[in-house]
Amino acid sequence: MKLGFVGLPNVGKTTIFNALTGAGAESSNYPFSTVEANLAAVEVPDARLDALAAMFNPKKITPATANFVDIAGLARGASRGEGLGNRFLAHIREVDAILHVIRCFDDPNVVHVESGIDPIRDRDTINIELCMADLEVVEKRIQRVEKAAKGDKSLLREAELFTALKNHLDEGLTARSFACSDEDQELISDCPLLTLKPTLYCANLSETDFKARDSYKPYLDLTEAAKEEGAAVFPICAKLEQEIMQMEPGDRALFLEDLGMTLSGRDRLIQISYDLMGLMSFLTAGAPEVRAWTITKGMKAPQAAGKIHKDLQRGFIRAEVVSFDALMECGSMAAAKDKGLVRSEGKEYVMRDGDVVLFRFNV
Ligand SMILES: Nc1nc2c(ncn2[C@@H]2O[C@H](COP(=O)(O)OP(=O)(O)O)[C@@H](O)[C@H]2O)c(=O)[nH]1
Ligand SMILES: [Mg+2]
Repeated sequence: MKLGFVGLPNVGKTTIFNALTGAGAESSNYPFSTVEANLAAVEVPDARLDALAAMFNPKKITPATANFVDIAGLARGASRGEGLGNRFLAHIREVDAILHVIRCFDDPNVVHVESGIDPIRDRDTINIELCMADLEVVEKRIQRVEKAAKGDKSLLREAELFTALKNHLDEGLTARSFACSDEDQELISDCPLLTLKPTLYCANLSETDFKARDSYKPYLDLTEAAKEEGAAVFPICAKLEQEIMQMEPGDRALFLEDLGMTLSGRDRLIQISYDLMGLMSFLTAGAPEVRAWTITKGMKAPQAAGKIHKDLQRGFIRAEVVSFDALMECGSMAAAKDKGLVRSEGKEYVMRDGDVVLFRFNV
């Protein structure tokens, strides 16, 4: 899972990236200070791993990992190659989801490239650049389909669909907000469009406004505007997260409690990103290793086995599955088996979050 921070310069992308990953990338009050993308892997928090470790005493505990990428500031004109534009767009193409950071903090000492706090304008500025990049892709597709349609009239409808999408993008509207049938949606999804990627707007607020965000107008306006395009807003205070990540775990819990939260920004962000991308985890547990694996919701047992090793998918026989909760209630794998709670599932089994699995396979 690769999550990319995208946004205008000086909105706090690198500060949030550092606070969340502890990576120590350079952050400064200087637009375009980040030229190359910064990359960091973080462990996906999962309390179930500790519980399983207590039961299996494994040699190794391996959490799932999420990769964060801090992509350099995108400015007006990026799609025309300005401000190192196209290189940034190339980085965005590689991510699974976009974390679009929007400046909601006011600070006269930090240059605002667009002058003044206006989250909706800033969101649109970035989205328009992404839409323009998508337009190029869609225009090429239209040309290709129209040419092919000369020999195959059944492709005319596809050309019409992409022309309608082009008009939508032309208005600065994202591809994900383009209304069409499921069938058309499938055609569009195999087009590599930036504005089709799952996107979360991260509102970077001052400490005061973060605490009182329910009455902070720029934040409320952004939430309202995001709702209209079916997107979510994630409130975060970069400065606070910086402090939180530097605390001892015990102090951290108390501090979060004071803020009325149970999870740090990093943990909340990972959780929301999982939901956004329709991801979930299954678990494997034994004496050598207890481990969490990330898969997409709806994935069947053989494909899930393939995440561990292609041989497990190829030679898949069956999966022995017990839910994490049932296993914990029983206290041991042997007890769960005795109670008939370890099920034998075949090729059509749809994996569930928290399944503890042993795959049987032919070599
Ligand atoms: N007051 C305030 N300053 C911030 C906040 N987040 C970032 N900054 C400052 O804004 C400047 C640019 O931040 P940076 O993370 O490098 O922005 P980027 O260009 O989006 O990566 C730095 O001087 C940061 O210290 C915040 O929440 N509040
Ligand atoms: Mg930066």
